[in-house]
Amino acid sequence: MERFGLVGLPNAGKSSLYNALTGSNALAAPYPFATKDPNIGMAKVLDPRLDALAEMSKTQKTVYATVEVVDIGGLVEGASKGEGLGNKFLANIREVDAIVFVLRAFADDDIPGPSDPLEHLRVLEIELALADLESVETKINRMQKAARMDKSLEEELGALTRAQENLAEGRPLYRATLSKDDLTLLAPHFLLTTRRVLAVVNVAENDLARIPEFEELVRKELAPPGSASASQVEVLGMSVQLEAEAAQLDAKDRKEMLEALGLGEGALPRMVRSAYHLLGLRTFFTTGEKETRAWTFHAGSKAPECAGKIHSDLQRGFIRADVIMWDELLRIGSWNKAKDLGKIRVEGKDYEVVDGDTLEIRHNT
Ligand SMILES: Nc1nc2c(ncn2[C@@H]2O[C@H](COP(=O)(O)OP(=O)(O)O)[C@@H](O)[C@H]2O)c(=O)[nH]1
Ligand SMILES: [Mg+2]
Repeated sequence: MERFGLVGLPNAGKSSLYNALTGSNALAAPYPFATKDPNIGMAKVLDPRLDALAEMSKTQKTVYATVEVVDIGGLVEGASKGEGLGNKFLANIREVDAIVFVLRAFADDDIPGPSDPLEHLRVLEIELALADLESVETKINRMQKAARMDKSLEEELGALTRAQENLAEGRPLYRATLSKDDLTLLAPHFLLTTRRVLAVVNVAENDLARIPEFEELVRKELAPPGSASASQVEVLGMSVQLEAEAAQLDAKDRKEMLEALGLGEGALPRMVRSAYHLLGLRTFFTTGEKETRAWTFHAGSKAPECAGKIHSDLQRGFIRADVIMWDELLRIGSWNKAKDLGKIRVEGKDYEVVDGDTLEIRHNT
């Protein structure tokens, strides 16, 4: 299961966003360290394609893909030096696949803290870079002696040293131009800033029109086109407050509220999809009268591996996959009709499944 960690300064809106994503009721309150221990919950990956297939199949049960979301409290300026809850948040960040920065852009006199998202970003990046710098320096010190005896460690030491140079300037590694080889050598070290980052800019509820402006502001700073971070980072603006209120409603009222505000399907589905995309995750579907379901797989996976997501027996006894792209199936209207029309492809064990494929696995078990 993939895990996203919400990281930000106090009162940026992390716990509110967590509640909106997971349908939980974690304490969201305007005082620091309201969140001491991390809240962990599951978020549904809402997907209109899945809804459409479920409707087509008149399915009894619709199962969405899920991701784990962690609301990580305790990051303040100086945290890497022991301020606030100190380094406690670091251990929690190490366990996530993608970091979600929550950057506050709303002003509210009753809620302490800066409302400049770039100020939030600056503090977060420095604290994470300093934390990585400390781990890298410890590792370099330990490795230097060993590398004198064992030349095979030299490359790794080189990668750590190049990481150190960047971090010492306060530059997170997702912004650094490190080679692919360096990144591979750094991977086992579980650094914080080698992870993918999604920045959520939390805009005031009466400032929705300025969302694109705020996104642009943060993108220009964090991931300008052509920079190293451009492919590692995404930026998304939303009013966390409104999204959280909408999330409390049932599907029909939610749709009405979001549409009345001109927010379309809302920002949460887009947020989860962006994080999916950053992590190289893709979705395939299975559909029938009993169940219509979205399954998560890594880009580049072959059909048997995807079959294994459904059940290990299907991978072991894999014979072939019957495949059709979700929208073509929807246009035709049913699996049987698609079959009669010869639109279902038969694919073997070397087939690379693509996002949106609808599958039926043939197997002998
Ligand atoms: N006005 C306004 N208040 C917000 C918004 N988002 C969160 N808040 C409030 O800010 C306070 C802190 O939010 P919380 O989610 O606990 O932030 P955290 O410290 O990052 O977990 C709470 O009182 C929220 O209700 C927003 O978009 N607008
Ligand atoms: Mg909180």
